[in-house]
Amino acid sequence: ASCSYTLVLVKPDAVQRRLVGDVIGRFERRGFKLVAMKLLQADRSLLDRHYQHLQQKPFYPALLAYMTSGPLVAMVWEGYNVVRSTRAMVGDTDSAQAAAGTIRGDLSMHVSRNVVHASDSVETASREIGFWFQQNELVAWESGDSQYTYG
Ligand code: YYY
Ligand code: MG
Repeated sequence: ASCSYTLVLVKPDAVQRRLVGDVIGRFERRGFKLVAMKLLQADRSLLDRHYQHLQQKPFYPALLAYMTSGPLVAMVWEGYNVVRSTRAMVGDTDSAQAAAGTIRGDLSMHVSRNVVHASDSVETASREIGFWFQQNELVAWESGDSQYTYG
């Protein structure tokens, strides 16, 4: 558990379903700090890098079609234990198995339309942030509530 950064993508299904605000609101209310955000249409080369480890999977062509089907929102969140906490908030990869109270468990039903991505380790996060953001797009700022959100 250390203070670090994680990449969150609000996937194209969630943008189409007007769920962007709900997803952002959950990370804001938890107390994490938003340090970068943009809406973009991802292309194949970016997704090939992001999903490098999945390129041989049978579902990869469908995943690529889904992820390029419309705009998505890419964000970087910072905070204590943010990678692990964010994964817990996102829930099981398969939305059908995801617990109620998680983003996937509350907002989706099927693994192929599971609303969000979140990095799965500190190492992965730093690599993934590099795929989606330039260094100068990460904003360093002091949040005024830190004495109330941290002991
Ligand atoms: O990290 P996470 O998104 O929870 O799962 P991954 O195992 O990294 O898979 C990435 C992505 O691939 C998943 O969010 C949906 C899609 N996918 C799928 O469409 N069908 C599967 N059987 C497994 C994963
Ligand atoms: Mg993953």
